[in-house]
Amino acid sequence: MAKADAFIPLDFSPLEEQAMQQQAESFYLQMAKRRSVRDFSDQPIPPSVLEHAILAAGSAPSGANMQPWHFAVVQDAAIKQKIRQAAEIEERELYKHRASEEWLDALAPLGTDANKPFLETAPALIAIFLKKSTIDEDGTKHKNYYTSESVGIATGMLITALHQAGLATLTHTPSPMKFLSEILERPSHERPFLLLVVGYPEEGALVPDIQRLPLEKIATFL
Ligand code: IYR
Repeated sequence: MAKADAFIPLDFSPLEEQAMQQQAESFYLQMAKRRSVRDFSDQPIPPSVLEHAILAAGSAPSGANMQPWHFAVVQDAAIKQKIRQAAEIEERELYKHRASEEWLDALAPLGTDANKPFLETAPALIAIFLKKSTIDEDGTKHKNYYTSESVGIATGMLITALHQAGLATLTHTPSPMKFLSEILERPSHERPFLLLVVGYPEEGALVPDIQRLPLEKIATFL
């Protein structure tokens, strides 16, 4: 049982109804402009932006507050090159052998292939790791809960934070991603969850002409 003295007052500022409506709409309009980008420029990211975006992601709710995530930020050209080489090996397998016809058909509108130059061009790659367990300072290993849900939420918050800070991202999931643990020297109780490519879009970058589903297709109000 949590002790009462382990509780503190909630820091919560209610908004006026009109401000709520305005914020909700303007945030939606800003988020609607987020697109997955595959053509990145090599323009560097200003200091502290990635750090604050990761702190925002780290504020995500998590099972029993275990915070079962690790963010490995790669800006080093040699490490990016290693990641690109390893990812392209897996992607070539995927496009040549592993993916079904149905999968390849679903990917066709995105115009993707096994070439991933953005893994080297973009200024930063953030490899997100999911921690099935955590090893405390004193060496005790404890189990984490609802890890996929927790890391999925934190990743969504990271993408949102980077978008509102004026950066473009690509959620990249080469499969299998074991090579990320090796290249980034992460321990075996962490598994690679997703690779986020971060930077500025190349000038004149194009994105596929695809649409989001309307509200009535994604929600029911009961
Ligand atoms: N990982 C591959 C294939 C791919 C799969 C899905 I599902 C996508 O939404 C996009 C791509 C690639 O990155 O090309």
